[in-house]
Amino acid sequence: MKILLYNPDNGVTRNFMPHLWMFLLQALTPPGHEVLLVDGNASPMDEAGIAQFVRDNKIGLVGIGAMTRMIAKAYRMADAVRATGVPVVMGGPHVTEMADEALGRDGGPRHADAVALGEADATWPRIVEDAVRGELKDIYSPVDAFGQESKPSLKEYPVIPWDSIDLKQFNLVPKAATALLQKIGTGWGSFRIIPVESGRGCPYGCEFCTVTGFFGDSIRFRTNESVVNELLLLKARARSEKGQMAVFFIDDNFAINIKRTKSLLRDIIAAGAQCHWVAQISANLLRDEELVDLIAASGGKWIFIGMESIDPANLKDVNKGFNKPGEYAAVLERLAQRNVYAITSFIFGMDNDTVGVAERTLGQVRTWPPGLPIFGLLTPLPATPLYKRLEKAGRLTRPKHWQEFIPFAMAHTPLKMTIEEAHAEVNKGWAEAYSPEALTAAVESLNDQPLGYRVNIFLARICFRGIYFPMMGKMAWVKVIAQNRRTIFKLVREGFKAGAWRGAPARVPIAAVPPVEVAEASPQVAEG
Ligand code: B12
Ligand code: SF4
Repeated sequence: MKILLYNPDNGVTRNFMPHLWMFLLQALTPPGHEVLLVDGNASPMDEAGIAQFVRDNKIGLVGIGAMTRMIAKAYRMADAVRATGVPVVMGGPHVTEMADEALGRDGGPRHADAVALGEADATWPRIVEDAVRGELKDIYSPVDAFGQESKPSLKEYPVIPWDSIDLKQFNLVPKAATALLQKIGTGWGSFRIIPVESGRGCPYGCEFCTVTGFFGDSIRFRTNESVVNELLLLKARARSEKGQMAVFFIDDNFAINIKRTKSLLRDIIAAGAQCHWVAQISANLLRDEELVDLIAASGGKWIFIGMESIDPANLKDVNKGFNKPGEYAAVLERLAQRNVYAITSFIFGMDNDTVGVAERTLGQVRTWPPGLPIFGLLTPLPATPLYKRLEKAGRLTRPKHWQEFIPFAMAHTPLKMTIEEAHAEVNKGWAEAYSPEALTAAVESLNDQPLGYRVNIFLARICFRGIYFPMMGKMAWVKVIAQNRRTIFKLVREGFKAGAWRGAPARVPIAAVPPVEVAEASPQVAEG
């Protein structure tokens, strides 16, 4: 049977990186089937397009996965596929919480023939076999022989054949430049950011987050060997293509068990599997100097930190009191000293937020080493404790906000400002943090560093907006480039100077780190 796995864009914003679930399910598909992958973020498709694709390729089963913000598009695409007579199975965080909606049991139309609840590593092969027999069930739950919910241990992780998968759609180098860059041998014929997981689960239960409910609070890790082998495979692929790749460790808190993370990073270094990588780690775990040394030595470049707010009252409200705003600056300095920078994520519209929250936050951000600030609005995702609290209090203004996705629009009323004021705060956050002046300041703050670091921060900032902001058309890009022309010219001019690209050591020497014994997982704290 031919199977299509499809991940929709939401029609408004785009991700820069392929979704891991598609590659994972492809690797877990029983032999004898052909699995095609289409990610709408990389290969935009509409309803007519997917129906045509399904017919042209004689697809027998379509699997669709989606976050809440993509679900409206996912349902429309599922409807188009089902209209061709091909069954659709849906999975992922949204339909796990809202299976009745997908199956049309809530009074609305049916969009999926079957729904896979939770982690589908074990259920996917069953789904494929049932589809072959034409006996799809409505719901597939990950349960053991006794009917108890069971979670994959990750000790037996499938090998994702990164060396042979067709990754054309995920090349971030613009098509027009690819051929030229390959020809002149720059080593930049392709650039991909690849998602890799080293573990799953987070015990922290922040009020707005779906992770604890979805993956549970039992933390599970892959073996170091399996992660290292995956990195080696990815490196070999990039080398063979004369291209570049970076890894996004998508674990919710990559350092949730510090001892184990250190051991993994040491093994990466020992195997020569270092590559540029990004990961999510909570600020409190980055107090550990040795961990930060190992992050830098193994290729860590960007750490995503869910700071959420600089107001401890807000953090307490959303059950994230383990974040200590007083230590944010020190944590970021510790990273920057090793030339590792942070993606700092903030949420506005929290219950203690008042008008001016953006300026107060930006005031702090300006005193920190340069990074990539992100601003979002508190969003009640289905089945989260936040959703339940707001629903109970009658504060939801758009209880089914996902049915009509609007980027940067609240679905409930904050307590100390209006919805419009909260929207204005988020707009201000983005506009000021990514203004030409802010970009220039970020680049200039690294004037004592080699050019590569400055180019890195500049490009990262320019590109980052694209994930969260409505898709920027060609004209919008031209405008952004024109606005930043001075900084661009300066970087280009410097690029021609001798030695400009030469690497420099980190600002502090990285300690020689002795090997550590790996104990069994001892969960500490998590990030999201
Ligand atoms: C990586 C990541 C991103 C990446 C992009 C996604 C990507 N390209 O991978 C980035 C950093 C850009 C990102 C951004 C955002 N993200 Co995000 N992200 C994640 C993260 C950390 C990992 C995703 C992942 O690969 N997981 C590992 C895989 C194996 O798990 P999985 O995807 O759930 O798949 C399993 C099952 O769900 C199931 N399954 C999934 N799909 C399908 C389909 C079929 C057919 C079947 C059978 C099964 C199936 O099988 C898989 C194997 O078991 C998750 C948290 C998490 N741990 O999952 C959040 C998460 C998905 N993100 C979330 C959110 C909210 C966002 C943002 C909206 C945040 C914001 N406020 O800006 C943005 C949206 C950006 C955009 N433009 O759309 C939420 C989504 C919740 C929800 N109900 O929708 C999550 C769950 C985190 C959270 N805090 O709650 N994210
Ligand atoms: S620490 Fe991060 S992943 Fe864990 S519950 Fe909180 S936001 Fe979610």
